[in-house]
Amino acid sequence: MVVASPNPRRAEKIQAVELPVIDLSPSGRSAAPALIVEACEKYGFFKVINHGVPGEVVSRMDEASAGFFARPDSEKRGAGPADPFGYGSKSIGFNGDVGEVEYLLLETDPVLVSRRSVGISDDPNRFSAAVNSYIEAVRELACDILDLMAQGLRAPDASVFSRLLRAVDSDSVFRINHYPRRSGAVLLRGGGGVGEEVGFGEHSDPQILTVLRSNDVGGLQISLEDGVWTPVPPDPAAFWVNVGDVLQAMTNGRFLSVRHRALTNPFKSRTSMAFFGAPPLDAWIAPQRELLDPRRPCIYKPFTWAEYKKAVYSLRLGDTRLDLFRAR
Ligand code: GA4
Repeated sequence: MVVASPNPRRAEKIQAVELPVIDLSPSGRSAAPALIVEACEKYGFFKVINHGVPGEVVSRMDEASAGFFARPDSEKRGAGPADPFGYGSKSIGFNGDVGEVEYLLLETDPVLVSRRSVGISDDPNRFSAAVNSYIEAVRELACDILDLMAQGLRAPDASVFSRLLRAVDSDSVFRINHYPRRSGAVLLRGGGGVGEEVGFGEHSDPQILTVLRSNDVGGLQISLEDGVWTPVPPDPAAFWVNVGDVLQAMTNGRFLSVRHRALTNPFKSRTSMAFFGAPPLDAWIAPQRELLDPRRPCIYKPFTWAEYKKAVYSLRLGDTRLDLFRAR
């Protein structure tokens, strides 16, 4: 199906693909390392089921986020502007990117979450307890997945990736997005009849690994080639995982930092929450020597996460920042 593009000059194709599913239950685990590596090489994206995150942790988080977004605009604005942390509406980052989305961007340090919750909720203790236990659980899941990846790659250091997320000064962040239902005049006029608008434009995530969950409303799409979009079916019981730029650099381009975007739904509002697992600011990011294929020289120069983050925030959402760090 060809639909009009948010960039009206570029025609787009929607292509359904069966995306990889990784089962983390005791019976599925032995196959997981190889399957995760395959998924990261092919798509940089996969779904995780039987993940072990307790249902009540998820439902308390859903309740906290629904409670916040249901507040009057004037009260939500009190938790903003996003600098980058706090409440933001329509404006994404600092360089003019916009989308049909409102969000909360939060630090992952529990003390900072507690402090920030005062401006977010009338019951800040309840809100921060929900957020902090959710973050703790998804960080654990992210580390579990990173260890399976290291195992699948036969890395001599079994916690080469997860160590960066477990560090006390890890720069991980947590985002809750709310896409109000909206019919998109732009796309409707284009003849696709889809009625969607761009909620969060095309980009890759800068960090190591993103662990994402949404309500039962679709809208997320990944791009496997330029202009071709694969819809990601919603599944509130599962988590979707995507490879970030740093993991692409650490695997010397073997894993793909997947480009993705979120469209709004004309009939239902969509909520998604993403944990972005990041290294500490002073961590050096370089391809792991043991993972290098002698026939494939280093693609990227080593950089610190602080340097990379500076580049991220100086560019637009859709820019390919890793290109700035190419070895030649
Ligand atoms: C995309 C991934 C995460 O949501 C995020 C975003 C960040 C922000 O909203 O502040 C950025 C975006 C994200 C990449 C480019 C820059 C920075 C907005 C933007 C235009 C929190 C992140 O780390 O990078």
